[in-house]
Amino acid sequence: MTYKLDPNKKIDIEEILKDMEHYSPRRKGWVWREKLEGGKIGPFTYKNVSLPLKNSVPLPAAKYFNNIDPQPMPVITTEIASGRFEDDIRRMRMAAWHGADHIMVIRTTGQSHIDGLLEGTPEGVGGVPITRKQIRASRKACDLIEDEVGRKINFHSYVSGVAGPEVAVLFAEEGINGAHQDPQYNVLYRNVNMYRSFVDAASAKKVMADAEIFQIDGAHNANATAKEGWSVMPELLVQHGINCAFSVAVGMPKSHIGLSTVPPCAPPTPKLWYDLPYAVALRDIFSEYKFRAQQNTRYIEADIEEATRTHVIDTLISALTSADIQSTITPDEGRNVPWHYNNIRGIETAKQTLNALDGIKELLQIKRDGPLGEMVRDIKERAVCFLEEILDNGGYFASVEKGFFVDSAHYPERNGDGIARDSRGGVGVDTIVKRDDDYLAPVCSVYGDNHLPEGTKKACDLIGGCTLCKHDKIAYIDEIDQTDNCNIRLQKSAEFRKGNMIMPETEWAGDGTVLIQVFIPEEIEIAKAAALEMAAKMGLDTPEIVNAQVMHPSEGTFVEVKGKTSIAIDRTKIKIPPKDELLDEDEIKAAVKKLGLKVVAGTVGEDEHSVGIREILDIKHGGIEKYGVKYHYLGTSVPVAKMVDAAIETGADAILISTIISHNDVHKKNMRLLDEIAREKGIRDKVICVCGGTQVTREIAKEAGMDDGFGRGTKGIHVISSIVKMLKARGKV
Ligand code: Z98
Repeated sequence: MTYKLDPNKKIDIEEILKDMEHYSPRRKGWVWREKLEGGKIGPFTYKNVSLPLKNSVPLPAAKYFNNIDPQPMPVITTEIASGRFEDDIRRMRMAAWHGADHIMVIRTTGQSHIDGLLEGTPEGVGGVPITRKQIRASRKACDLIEDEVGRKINFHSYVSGVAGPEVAVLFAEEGINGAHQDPQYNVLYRNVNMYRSFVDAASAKKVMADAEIFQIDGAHNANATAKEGWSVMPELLVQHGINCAFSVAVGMPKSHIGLSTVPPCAPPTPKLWYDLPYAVALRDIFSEYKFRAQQNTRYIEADIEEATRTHVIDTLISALTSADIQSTITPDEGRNVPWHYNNIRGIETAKQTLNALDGIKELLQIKRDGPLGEMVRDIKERAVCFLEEILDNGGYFASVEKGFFVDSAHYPERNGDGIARDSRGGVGVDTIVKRDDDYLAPVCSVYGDNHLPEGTKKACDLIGGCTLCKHDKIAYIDEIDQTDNCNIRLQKSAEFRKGNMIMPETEWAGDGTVLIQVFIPEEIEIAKAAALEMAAKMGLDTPEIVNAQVMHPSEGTFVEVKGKTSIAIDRTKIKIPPKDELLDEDEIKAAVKKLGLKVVAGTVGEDEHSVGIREILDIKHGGIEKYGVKYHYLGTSVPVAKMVDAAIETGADAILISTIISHNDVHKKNMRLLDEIAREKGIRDKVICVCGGTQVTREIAKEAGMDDGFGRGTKGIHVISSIVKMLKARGKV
């Protein structure tokens, strides 16, 4: 493939879809991050940091630290479920730039029940239909993205359901790097016949093991499903144990077995008293295995920040118990299928938290000789008793029949609400066929006895190579459904991806989805109804409340409404204001020196926020003092008239006022007042008046009579460069 990504250009999906039948994966198997020896990044030394990216978007606060973007050691996962792989691909690229290197693509609803492979690129619901074309295109895109960011990306989906082994072969052929596989998942949550599920799992796991696909289990689903997730901790250990033992027995190396660990609790509970002993018990028992830590989706409500806060605490537990992969749930999962920017928020939460907690285990120790140690022992003992009871009961299958699993009581108690399955029922019952005594499969990666003719070196030599070894033997099917495929969708979205039209987007190119946030000073039911009406009047189609939070039962409610707009903007007609060119520092210094430039400064009105103006003045953070300006700082809440008097007394060239408070437009009033008083006192044409503050813009300031205005992110250089420019224009320099 000659096509390469250019960071300044959008990814070209049509380009990726070219010549798909000849694409073969350039590598197979899972990859971990590589440690940065010495851990030096900028002026900081990290204990546990991986190699930096070639291209990335650092955390917002990085601008204060020379834009460093340390990449923690754990792999970071993002889960994508848009339903259209062509849009997933663009999201993968954004995710990789923010630090994700494990891209999990959720499957369309119900794919577990389809007894075979799908082809083409139909649209999915809550995920994409996993097909050869979809994963091939996505893996091909991952190749390009990993070249762009300079780090390998693991692409992942699910090997579950009644087509598990077929999907495993497909994944092995197409270079998929990770997959969920746990026969218990099929039995408990998808009602696949229990014998069929385990027979399939043996085949699927063998194929995955040979292709070095990393496996994640499904134990966490029990605490997302049980009525009281925090009670089922002993069972979670049992489920992890069964899948680990079974996987090892069929030939999976421990290095490729990952436990899906999910903290069972969330605040307002005293979370650490449940989640920490659970994680520590797991780490003790499964020390030879990898951990994929995931946030508990069970508790995600509609408030994005609440989900994010819990995610941070979850990640603290991950750091304390050395999780190898930190999964991220999008914080909006409780209200939408994940949106582009919420995938990124989840990734940033993990990266930011892991950056902050770097080396935590060298600073803090898990205290075992106290309640924690006792709780850890208690969980382990209960898990062992659970296993013994399974044995006494006649084994795993008999226990599932009796509803041992996902019972919400704290074991050994039972509530009788577990998921019971009939061993003679379920999807795919009675479909297991005993192999003939001389069974022979002329392909690689076969589980069980394969009766190869004597002298055969490799099974597939018998047929001149199998599809796992010879990629060109794969029969590639492009599309089957002529009405539901990516070509049709891509044509429709072309003007938004490649043309000049710009449309807001959350999941799919041109979807027009927007979110509005309003505070309504009413009780919740009135507030919701009012917000919906307002959204409709703003022109949003199908407005829907996605979050309503009571600020006070009668004072008001915060409401978030999503809806669709049909407004599209023509890129060619957009006017971008010219960027301010800053004067050269030496030129500024020379002008300041020549004039002996003096200013007076202060916060005006009743405004005590002095940090911003001090940063503009003081030499410490590059304020105007650095350029030789003499300033006279009058302090906070200075009456405007006093500022003008001080300018007259000191012969100042400029008056710098600062105002953060903006309610009732007090910032604009103070600017106007400064202009008026300076005029009254006859100095307006001799003195430059500028104003700064978080709510101030150049336009607002000029409208209110100032010569210039400065908002967020302003530094001393911006202010002094502007003043010197104005003085030059007035012929003073
Ligand atoms: C996660 N966000 O784990 P279908 N197999 C296993 C699973 O855990 C899951 C599936 C298959 C969670 C997603 N897990 C929950 C072991 C799902 C899904 O196609 O939906 O049946 O498979 O990352």
